[in-house]
Amino acid sequence: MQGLTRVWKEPTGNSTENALVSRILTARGIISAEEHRSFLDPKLSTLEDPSELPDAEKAGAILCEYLRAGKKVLIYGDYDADGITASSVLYHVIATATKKPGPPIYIPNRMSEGYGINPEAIEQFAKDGIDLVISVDCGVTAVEAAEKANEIGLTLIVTDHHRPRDDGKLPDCAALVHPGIDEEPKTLFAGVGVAYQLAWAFARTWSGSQQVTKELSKCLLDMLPLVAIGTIADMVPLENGNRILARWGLQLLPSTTNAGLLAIMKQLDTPKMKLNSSHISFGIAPLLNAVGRLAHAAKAVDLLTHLDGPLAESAAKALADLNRKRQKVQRDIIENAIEQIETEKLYDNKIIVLQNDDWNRGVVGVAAGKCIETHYRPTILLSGDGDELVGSARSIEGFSIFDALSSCEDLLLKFGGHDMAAGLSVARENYDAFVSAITKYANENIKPEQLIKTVKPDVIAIQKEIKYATAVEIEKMGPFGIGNPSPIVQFSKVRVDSVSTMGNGGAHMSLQIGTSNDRIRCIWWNNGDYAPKLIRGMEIDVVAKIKVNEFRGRRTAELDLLDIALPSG
Ligand SMILES: [Mn+2]
Repeated sequence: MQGLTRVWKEPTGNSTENALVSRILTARGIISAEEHRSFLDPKLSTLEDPSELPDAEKAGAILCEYLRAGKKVLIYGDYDADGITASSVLYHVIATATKKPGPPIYIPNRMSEGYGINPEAIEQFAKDGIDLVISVDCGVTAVEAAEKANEIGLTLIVTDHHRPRDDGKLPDCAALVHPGIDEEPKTLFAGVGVAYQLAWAFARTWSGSQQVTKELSKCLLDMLPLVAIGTIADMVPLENGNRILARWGLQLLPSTTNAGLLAIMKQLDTPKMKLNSSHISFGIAPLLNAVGRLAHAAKAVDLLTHLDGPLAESAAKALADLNRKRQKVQRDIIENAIEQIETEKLYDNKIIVLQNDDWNRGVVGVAAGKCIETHYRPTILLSGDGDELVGSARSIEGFSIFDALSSCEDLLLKFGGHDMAAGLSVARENYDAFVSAITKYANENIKPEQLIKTVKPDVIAIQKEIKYATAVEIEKMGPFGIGNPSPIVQFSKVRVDSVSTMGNGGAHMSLQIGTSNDRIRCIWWNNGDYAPKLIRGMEIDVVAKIKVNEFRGRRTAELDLLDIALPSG
């Protein structure tokens, strides 16, 4: 079916029997009534035990032994929101156990050191008298750093969730805590989820019992908001253990006592009640990610681990300022790129590749993702650095950017990533050859229909089902994100009662469907231009998300439209 802006695929569920939420769950393969109950109300007690995560208990025991012996421990983190929260979680649990400030945390500089554990840093730690290094959210590829550690007698524990090296070599270290090494894991934890499981295993060994001490148990509970932030920020599938951690962390976030987190939420005006995953993915996570891109992530780690009072307030303000700067830099890149796409008619090709020495390489990835929203073509944006161009690629559904880059491997210096997103570097002298090679590959491998945006509704429904109670039930399916998208519902032949536009220059469409005594409000963001196509009394089909709207204390169900199909003929 053809809508005004997308092609509609057949809904997965096409019956209107049973309650709407149970139809959606069934359409998503969650079948039995018992499965429905436990999905809508995931219990913290059903989180998998750390004994199920390879090496978690072993790592917890080593950490315990070193701390008890008074040896020097260091946490080695990563500079994104996942790495920042993972470092902070481990810090707090160790601090609570030892009743002392937690261990030092080392975060590499994104620009000068890059991702992962570098052997030079390991050498420096040994000189500084560190006995044990625990990595979080990085290290599975650090084969050389592990060799260096062994050579100089430093103990290394790696906790990570990234893909091991293609040659299959793993770091030779005291323990390697990683959910995906041996077999298909139950939960694809983020770095922070892995750190949390290790922290839990450590707390048990420290307590000398499966039942951890009261202080540690409270601390582990207090860490859940940080775990939710890293998990949602890192875009791991919100299934199984990740769903439990994200759900509980979001629930506990408004009542957090972490001074840094409170200061960040104050800067962002995060509401005190009813938080959902978008408050993290569009608020807290970009703020934490910005600091590593434009300054140094250690600022965020300090804030989340030990700053308090006015120091926390001013540090949070500094992060919020950096975030605003990042937003501005990103907007400028996007504007600049889109202008170039339009003037040079780059959309005539099936892939868009652009390069500009002035672009900040820390934000080109996010900008590439935003460019896709306007032209819906795989997009590669590169910034310049001497003889080397460095950048990011983002793709559309059904086209593997990783395969595309692999096809021109001999023209690249480095590349890595997956189907939807990748990073790459190319020698300046090879740039033109690379652009023609990847353009040729894309033009040959992308079918025209892949360049049309589609929408796949979960189920069909009737207008009578759009009720406040239904909207509340749907909210219980959250947190939404990767692996658990917000449900999409298709409604056929609904009557247009009134239509208008709202926002700056009539940017958005506001629509009422139904009849005067049974009307539902619908909003179609950024599509005010289509308002003149709708006439009162017309019967249209819509695909939408059902949302709770709160206005002056009154809560109603409302639709966020994704597309409209006009009556045919
Ligand atoms: Mn991560």
